[in-house]
Amino acid sequence: MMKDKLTYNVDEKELLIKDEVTERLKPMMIECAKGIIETQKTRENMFIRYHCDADGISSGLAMNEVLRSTRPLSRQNSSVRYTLADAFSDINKIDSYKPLMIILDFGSGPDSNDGYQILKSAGFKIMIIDHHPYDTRPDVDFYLSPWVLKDDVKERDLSKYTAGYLTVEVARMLGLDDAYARKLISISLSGDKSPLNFEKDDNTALVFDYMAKYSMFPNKLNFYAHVLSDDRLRQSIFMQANDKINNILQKGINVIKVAEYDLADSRGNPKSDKLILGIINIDKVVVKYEFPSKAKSVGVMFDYLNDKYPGQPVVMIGYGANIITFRINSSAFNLGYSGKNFIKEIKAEFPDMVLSGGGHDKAASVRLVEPEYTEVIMSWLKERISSAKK
Ligand SMILES: [Mn+2]
Repeated sequence: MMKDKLTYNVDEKELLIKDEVTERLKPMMIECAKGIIETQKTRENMFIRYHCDADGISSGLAMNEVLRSTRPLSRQNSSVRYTLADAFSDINKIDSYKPLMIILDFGSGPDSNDGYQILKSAGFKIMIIDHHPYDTRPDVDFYLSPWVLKDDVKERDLSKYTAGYLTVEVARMLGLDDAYARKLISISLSGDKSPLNFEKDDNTALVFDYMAKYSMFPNKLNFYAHVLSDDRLRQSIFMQANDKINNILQKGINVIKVAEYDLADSRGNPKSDKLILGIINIDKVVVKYEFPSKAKSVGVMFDYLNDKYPGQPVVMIGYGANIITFRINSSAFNLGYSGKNFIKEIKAEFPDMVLSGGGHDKAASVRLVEPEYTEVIMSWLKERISSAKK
């Protein structure tokens, strides 16, 4: 499938998804592709760090495939931060003059800066391909993110250009074949529930999310690639994962609380649609360390509400000890509801209670310092949402 040397047909490659945003990102994709070729020319090591979900894994697979001949190191990241501990451990693994760290589907937040600083001091160049919104653009050598276009394009749902999609386009410029590229994009879009108009592969996305949860095995990317090519094994993993999802759904239906709120238009007249607010104590349904995770389980209940109230605006909040997770559908997002903004408000209102938090407009989580804070913030949130005039 791959040539020995990375190909240099970077500039003339047509994108698989073409619109205003992707065309404007193309020069940045080319920068990344060229950066990788330059690194390879000087025979420097490359290190792939990818996020632990279907989107991150598709990103990792795309990059690993085109870099195969350079024997890149790779590691799955268990959070959206590139920590100082990550930096120490990665620096230890590499003995080369100017290695390239490729961060996929995470690492846009300021909580990764300490790690980057140490990496740079150790001689690393850093490339980030991500679609998480940021406040301050990370100071790295290569940065590919749809959010750099925030003030220049009309599109507001920039997170829908997933890391998997962006990475695949860069990998195609380096010779990734189109059939594999399409496959990886479809998994990535499904995994992150992107509304981009393209094929989707919900089943494999679930398989990767499931496997990522039990990821103590070595050579992860090779094993993910193997599962992708082995229909029987993949099907069997899918059946198991799907059973666990259904199990959570059944438990969740017994525990979820659903409220409907009237919405008013800009003149204050009531609209026919109502806002659907789902709230669930996720600790009542999730088994610790088991699949699905808290965040994923909130996603399951969110899908359930979207099926039950088709076309209506839905805000789903899952809470547990130390965590509050948001899911917002497109109609609610268009009304101005945003998980990212909820978290901003929580941080501003309760600065001492928040450990970390962030995410997308339609999916975001916040971690709290003490379990008792959850209740305080939940009642504030309910008040905030029920009294909001949109
Ligand atoms: Mn992602």
